[in-house]
Amino acid sequence: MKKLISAVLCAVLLLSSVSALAITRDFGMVKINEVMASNGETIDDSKGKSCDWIELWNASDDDIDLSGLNLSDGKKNLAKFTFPEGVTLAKGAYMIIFCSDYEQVETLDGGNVEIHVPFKLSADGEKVVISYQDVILDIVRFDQQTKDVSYALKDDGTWAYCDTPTPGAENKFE
Ligand SMILES: [Ca+2]
Ligand SMILES: [Ca+2]
Repeated sequence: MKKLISAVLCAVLLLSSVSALAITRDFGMVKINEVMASNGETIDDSKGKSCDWIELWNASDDDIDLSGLNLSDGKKNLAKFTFPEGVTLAKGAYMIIFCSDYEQVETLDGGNVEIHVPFKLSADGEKVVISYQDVILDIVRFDQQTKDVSYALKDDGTWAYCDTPTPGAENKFE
């Protein structure tokens, strides 16, 4: 799984390093793609902790500057986390957000970025919400979750439990 982390983090480029490419702020194309509210052995963060995680997907053909985009686990406080300046999601790429109950945007050795947000996901069911300036752009509600089984977006736009979780990569159902 460590390789997978690298693959994910490589998708997150510092804004300065991609300044030659087209970068939009088309937040409508940032999709919640997969959620895991009970992570046992699926993936660790760089400190070896198995936090809950959210996977975002850039469904567009342009890199997206995420600064100003909000992420939360409910509608009451939409801005529990706001992406800072300098975090870009490459076109077609996937990004993992660790839900660790503390906020940290850390540039790791090699320039990759690891993001932790100040909330957790309840295995009894909760929501994940993306918003910008109080406008909800994407939301997923999930019910009770099983350890190491994710809740993932399918090609047809519906959501399903997935026992082959793919943090940082295209969703796969078997
Ligand atoms: Ca929560
Ligand atoms: Ca995935």
